[in-house]
Amino acid sequence: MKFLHTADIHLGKTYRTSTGEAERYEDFFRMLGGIVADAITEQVDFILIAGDLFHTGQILPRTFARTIETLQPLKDAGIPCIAVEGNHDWIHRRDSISWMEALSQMGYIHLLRPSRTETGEYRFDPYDYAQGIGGHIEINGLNIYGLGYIGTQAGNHVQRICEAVTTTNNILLFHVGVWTFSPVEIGNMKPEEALPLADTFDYVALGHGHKPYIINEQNNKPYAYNPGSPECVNFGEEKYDKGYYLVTVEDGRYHHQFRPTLPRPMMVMTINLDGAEHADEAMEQFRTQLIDKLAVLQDERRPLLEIKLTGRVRFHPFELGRERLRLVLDELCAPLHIEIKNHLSLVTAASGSETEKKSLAEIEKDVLHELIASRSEYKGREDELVRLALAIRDQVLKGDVEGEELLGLLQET
Ligand SMILES: [Mn+2]
Repeated sequence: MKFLHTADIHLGKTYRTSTGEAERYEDFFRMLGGIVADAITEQVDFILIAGDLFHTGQILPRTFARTIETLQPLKDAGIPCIAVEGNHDWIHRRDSISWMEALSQMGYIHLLRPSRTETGEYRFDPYDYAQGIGGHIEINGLNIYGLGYIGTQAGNHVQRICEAVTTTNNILLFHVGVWTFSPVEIGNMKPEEALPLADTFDYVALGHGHKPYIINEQNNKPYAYNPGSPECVNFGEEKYDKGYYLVTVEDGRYHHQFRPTLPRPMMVMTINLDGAEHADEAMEQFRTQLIDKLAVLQDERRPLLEIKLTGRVRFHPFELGRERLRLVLDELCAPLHIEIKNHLSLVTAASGSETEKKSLAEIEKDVLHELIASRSEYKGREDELVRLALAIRDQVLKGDVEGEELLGLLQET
């Protein structure tokens, strides 16, 4: 038996504000298409997708159409694709349409979702091929159970989950992180909470955190595997290994192999312009440092860049506008998408002694702080609310979050 385990594909993600929008949109389909091709070449018995096939619950019709096209070769080859819903496929879903259910009813995936009894116990009903839904599917003697994202209390559910399983040779698909292996802060359980899963399941196929990790039992035998996202979804992920697991099962023993994928190049860099007297000089420094940092790029594809400008300069930081920087960037590496964080501060010569003016980021914070503090009901929470306001601003600028997700951020506080 052989299977492929992937997760967090995030189809439908793009940067709405970027000119490279269409190309970036294709990245995620190309990545899934490559994985599908590998699965066929390797003649796996099935594929597992441990959540977040889609970037949002409400996808565009063309995203659905492209997903079907991408999964078609798998369906034609008769390789079952077993999936669960992640937080991105699931949260804030308020109307009756679920794209994951639709895919399942059309036979492109087999969506697993448990049901709950009135007293809160889990029930994994056998997969119903006609309805396209169930909690448990059997393939050549392996019993695959599916749990999507069940929220932040996942750790408290482990015992009830295990109690609902009466078979042997079990695999569990579970969209949850395990702290501190997982790089995300929400939706994790503790290692000691997860550990009892090892008694019931031989292979726990995780998803959620976009960084790969494997968790061992006390005897150092691995039991839970998180492949991470095969593409770089957000800035920060350029540091992680990217790939999926190809797993063979022999006499009940699992052998995993991490198969690297090739995500679009993503770079986060800090460029220090300290001491620049005027904008032209700063631009020269910018160019020189950029050339240096771009030298490590080995991929032909247009990169995704996040650039932070730091240092104390003697001209107004506004002079290094986005358009001006963009010209140099386009000439040197034609990035598909850039995010620029201007943290430059202005030094002026006032009455003989030098005073450093606050950076734009600091001024912004001060203004927000003042505005928030002027409402008495917010007193004592100013710092927290300033951080929230800035986080929401950043998300909006990135342009890939739904309004409802932003509302969710507000409701959490
Ligand atoms: Mn994800």
